[in-house]
Amino acid sequence: MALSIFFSLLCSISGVCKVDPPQPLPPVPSPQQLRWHQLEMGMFCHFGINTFHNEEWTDGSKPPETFNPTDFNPFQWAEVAKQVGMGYLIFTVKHHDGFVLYPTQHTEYCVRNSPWKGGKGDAVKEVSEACKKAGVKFGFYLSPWDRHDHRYNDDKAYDEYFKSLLRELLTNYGEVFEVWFDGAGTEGHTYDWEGYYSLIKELQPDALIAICGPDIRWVGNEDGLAPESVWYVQEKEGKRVWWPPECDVPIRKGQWFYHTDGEKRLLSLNSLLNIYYRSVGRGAVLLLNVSPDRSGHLPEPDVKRLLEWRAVISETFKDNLAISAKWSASNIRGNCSEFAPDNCRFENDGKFWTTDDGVKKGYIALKFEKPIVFDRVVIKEHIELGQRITKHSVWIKKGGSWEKVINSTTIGYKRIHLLPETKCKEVKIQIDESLEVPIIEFVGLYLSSPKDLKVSKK
Ligand code: FUL
Repeated sequence: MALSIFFSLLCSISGVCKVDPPQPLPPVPSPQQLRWHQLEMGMFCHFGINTFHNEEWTDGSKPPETFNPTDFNPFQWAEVAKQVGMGYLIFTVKHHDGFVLYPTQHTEYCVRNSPWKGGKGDAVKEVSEACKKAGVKFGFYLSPWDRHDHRYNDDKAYDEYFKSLLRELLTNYGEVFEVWFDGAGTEGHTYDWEGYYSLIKELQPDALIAICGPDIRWVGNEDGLAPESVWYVQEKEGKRVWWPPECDVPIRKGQWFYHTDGEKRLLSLNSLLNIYYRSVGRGAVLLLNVSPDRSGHLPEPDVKRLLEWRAVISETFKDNLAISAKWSASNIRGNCSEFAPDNCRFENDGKFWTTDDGVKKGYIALKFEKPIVFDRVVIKEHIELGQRITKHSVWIKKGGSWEKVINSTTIGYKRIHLLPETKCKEVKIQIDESLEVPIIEFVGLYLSSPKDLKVSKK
């Protein structure tokens, strides 16, 4: 204690901070996991033989001749992904039907035997190159469950086949950001998961392995919704590990693949906004599926909806009102400006607010010269050093006394609160419970676009 007072004095006199940042609270994210959190959203593209049969799951018997996109254009997918702020794209290389979308050496049930580009096409090559060109990270979905391949009945032979596919995919198409192993249909079958993982780690050590994999977990529903509290740290085989959730959902209700009559299922703008706030806004990552049609393009109405959605989100979060506030805090680590609350003004600058060791509760207060009107609060934890906060609240000063307007739990990479339009001159972000000293890297207050979701006053 005496030492920390000494350092505080030293800091305020010399202006140089002599206090170290808090120790990490393990487990912490790997650099690749952190990068994934920062991307916030990805685009899933289900495309394959099913696309040509109006079916979600064909049974492996559809002839390769039926796969024949007329104008395969993954650059359009990647461009749209980029435009709507999706940092990565996951492409279905082989779905449960077993049809492989590149000319593999290991099965005849693949694009080589389709009429597409005279059997010379390679969809994986085109998608990975399109992603690179658009500046979107490339990942692939490879279904373990296979309804076509006869080797599926022989665990060992199938593992070998599956690994041969992985080997090709991980050597021939440049950097792979995420490998998505679907759990559907796998019950009762034994796979050499460890063998798959070590092959991936050997060939592309930076690739994240999702769902049936150690790096990213499934959120548990296909509605794109995270629970109210999102914890990244999970217990796996007796070990606590960083295993954050990804929220996957198709933009056409219940349809991952394109269906000729599916347009009526296109989610409304409000549904998409709701998904955004309940996935990204709760600290998870959103993987939104947009399925290319039989030509090989993303359908126009879906693209239009995506752009509308993006425009609303961008408008809502364009102007951070908190920037103009006078910032203070209940406690500042070592009294150093390096850990002061106004470090939370800007996103992604590596700076944060934190407290002295042992101080696990506290607040950041924002005071404005003139009243502000807002209805969104954004808070970000500095997760490089671990997820810490279990309970937090938001307060406003009204008629001289503080009123609690939000009572909540975890924060994580990002938490967005929606509240009715609120006018006040003082706002407080309070940390009510934290596993270790809280570390906040960003606080933002916004007034939402007129087209965004509204919360009515009680
Ligand atoms: C599920 C699959 O059965 C669906 O067809 C789709 O691929 C979805 C992402 O995962 O488990």
